[in-house]
Amino acid sequence: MLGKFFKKPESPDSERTPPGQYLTKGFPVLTYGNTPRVNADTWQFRVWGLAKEKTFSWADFMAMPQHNFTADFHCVTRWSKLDVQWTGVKVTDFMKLVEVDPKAAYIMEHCYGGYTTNISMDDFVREENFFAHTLFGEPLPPEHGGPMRLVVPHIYAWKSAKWINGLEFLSQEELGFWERNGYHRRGEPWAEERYSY
Ligand SMILES: Nc1nc2c(c(=O)[nH]1)N[C@H]1C(S)=C(S)[C@@H](COP(=O)(O)O)O[C@H]1N2
Ligand SMILES: [Mo]
Repeated sequence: MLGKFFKKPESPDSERTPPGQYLTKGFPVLTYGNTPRVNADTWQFRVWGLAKEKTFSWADFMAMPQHNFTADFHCVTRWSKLDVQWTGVKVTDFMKLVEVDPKAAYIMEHCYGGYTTNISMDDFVREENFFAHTLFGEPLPPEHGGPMRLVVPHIYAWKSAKWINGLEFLSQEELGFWERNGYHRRGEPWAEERYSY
């Protein structure tokens, strides 16, 4: 695995690289199954469950405040990429438009293609989390989740759902695709919360 593409982090990057991770300069694609092809003009995003049901269009997202983000990206399969540059919408801005039931404590992220992943409200509603439609100044490529993905920098990247199209608000924690298949329910990289066994 080490060699041309992956290297052991050297200072000062080592302080920013969680234990057991290796740095990559490229940006590997990690997808279970096929890459869904979704156009921005037909893309829709729905919230339901313990939130007032509502569907957002691409135009709705473009009308929200847009920000640039620089964030590190950590995959549980041990590669990390530092300083990824994105553009998109803060989760905290989006959530101002959602009427959430106070009993909602967990979320299931849903995607085109059927992928799911669970996250707690506390891990989701954070200033540094965002929906991304642009990667290094270019429209987010389909293989990286375009037209829109979630990015949750403080958790392993399997929670950063590609082709995201909905949030289901829940009172109890339910497990998403990888979490049902042995990944940790939370996945905090600095604590190496990789697997549940
Ligand atoms: N819909 C969907 N989202 C997904 C995945 C997936 O297979 N399907 N893979 C996850 C995993 S394991 C990782 S590491 C990141 C990889 O993102 P990238 O392919 O842009 O590097 O996306 C996450 N989001
Ligand atoms: Mo991953």
